[in-house]
Amino acid sequence: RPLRAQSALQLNQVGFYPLAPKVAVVAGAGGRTFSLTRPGSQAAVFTGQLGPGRRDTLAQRAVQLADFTACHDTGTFVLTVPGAGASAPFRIGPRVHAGLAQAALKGFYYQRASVALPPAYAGALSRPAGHPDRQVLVHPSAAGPGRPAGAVLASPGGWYDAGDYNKYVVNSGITLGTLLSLYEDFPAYCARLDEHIPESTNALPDVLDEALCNLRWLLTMQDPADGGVYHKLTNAGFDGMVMPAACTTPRYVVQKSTAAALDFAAVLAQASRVFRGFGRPLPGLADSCQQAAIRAWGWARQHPAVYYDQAAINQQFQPAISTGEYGDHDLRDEWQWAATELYVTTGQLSYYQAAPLPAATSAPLPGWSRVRTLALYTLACHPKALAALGAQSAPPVRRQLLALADSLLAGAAASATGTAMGHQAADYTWGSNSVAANQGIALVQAYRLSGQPRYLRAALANLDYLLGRNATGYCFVTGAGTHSPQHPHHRLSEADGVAAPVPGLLVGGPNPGRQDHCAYPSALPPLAYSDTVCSYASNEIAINWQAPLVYLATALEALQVP
Ligand code: G3I
Ligand code: 9MR
Repeated sequence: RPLRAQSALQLNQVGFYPLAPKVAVVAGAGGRTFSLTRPGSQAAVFTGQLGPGRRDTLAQRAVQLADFTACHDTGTFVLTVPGAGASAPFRIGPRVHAGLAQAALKGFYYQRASVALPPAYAGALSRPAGHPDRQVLVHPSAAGPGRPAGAVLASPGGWYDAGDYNKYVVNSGITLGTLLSLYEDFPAYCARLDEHIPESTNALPDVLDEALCNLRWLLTMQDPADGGVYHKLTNAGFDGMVMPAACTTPRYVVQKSTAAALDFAAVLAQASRVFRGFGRPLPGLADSCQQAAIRAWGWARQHPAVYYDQAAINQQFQPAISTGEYGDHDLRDEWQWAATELYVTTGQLSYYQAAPLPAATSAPLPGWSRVRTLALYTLACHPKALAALGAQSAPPVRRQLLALADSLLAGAAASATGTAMGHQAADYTWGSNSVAANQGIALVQAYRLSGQPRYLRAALANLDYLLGRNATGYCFVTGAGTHSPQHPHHRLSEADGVAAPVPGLLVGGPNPGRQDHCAYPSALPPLAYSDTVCSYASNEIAINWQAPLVYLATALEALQVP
């Protein structure tokens, strides 16, 4: 199997907006000119000079940039650089990422657990239901007064987390927070999205229908006896590379954790205020979400330091659990996120005061274990709630978010490829593509706060990165662009008998950690990507990587980059 197809020209393979920046990276140095032609024609419709040679230190190569921003024509084009070859055809046009945004949202539908996907919505990817999760066992680590070990509960639905078939509360937290923020930030555009799902005809925007699918599952993860939230619903070990309907091993809820309770509280508080606006079609839902959030918060206050430590659990209980851990032992940010969401939804200051946001200079980039900045996004979207905190205690939301975005702009300016993503080696972690997408969201937020187009341009450059303007030359979304992953570590894609992977899914991306010990074409951070089923450390897909892709692509479409 080919690990990587080398191309000297790296650009967004989906396309460009007519009036927005258009940049391709040309590997190598010494070229002088480039041209754009129409497919099948030799006649140049645009010509330009390549930029100066630059050193791409992390990829250990020289590059030049081909900037064709000034080409405002629409249609299909080919980029040609004498000595470096020609690109695959790409588009310039308005709404050029609309299909990608829609496909990325649809990616969540294909991850749905416990339900059949009928041909009307899934086409060739139609499949019978699996993992009904109606008889989930209470793992001994989760035994409590009302539910002893071995007790049975129903916890159906939701999304599979990733390439595996388990369902994790912590990772559902940031995922839902990101999708709900997309709706809160761009309600009008979201109302027009059509994901083509069974719920598309109802009164709710599809992105909220999709989120609701996982929220309803999340509600079942709360123990009604005490308000605590199980950390995850899982097999003891990972399922094989088989379809859901072939999976029959027992499923468990495991130990309740403080992280799960706080992420649950944050996202259900946010959901409550979002669904409050749709009261009539969803009677009682907003109240249920709010009560669940408050109860989870109360449990966390009584159990502030119950960390999920799988090794410790396995020393005490049977069966041993070997699936994803999502362990986090620093919950200051989870407290702050939950406190802020509960405050904004209820208006009660006491929540915010229980875990106020720090006056740090810069906001950290979000990730599944780093959620403080999600609270800042919420306050940025709710200026009245922010103002009501009073000059004394309101956190400097604008200053902190602009500081984050400015550091990304500085990184982009200093990087050889002109993208914020990859300006530092630390960007290349497990799930690095979600770093690129989350940087893009941070830049969109800065644009919303400041109106400065430079932030929007940098956000678009990170979408370019994900869609092909990167050292591997891959468009990292399955089924998109002209050179995309064919072998993701994704049980559904591997086992479904369809040659192509499930479309619209963002793979993890370059990860020099290479914890899977698979064959990689390179150990260099930007090139440590392996398009093989083996590679769960660089080529899996995951809901917390997918959500920021959906946000970024949808936000850029909504804002129609000038
Ligand atoms: O935070 C440290 C950082 O300080 C250090 O510099 C760096 C050096 O390698 O490591 C960082 O920690 C890494 C962490 O991800 C950062 O998020 C760990 O090494 C790395 O092992 C860890 O990977 C996590 C992986 O599970 C293994 O636990 C990923 O974040 C997480 O997204 C991934 O999630 C899995 C689920 O467990 C199971 N389902 C699939 C899902 C996606 O692969
Ligand atoms: O398939 C699993 C993937 O979803 C996880 O992200 C990854 C890390 O926890 O683990 C994968 O499972 C592997 C297991 O950890 C080790 N044996 C090989 C499994 C992959 O087939």
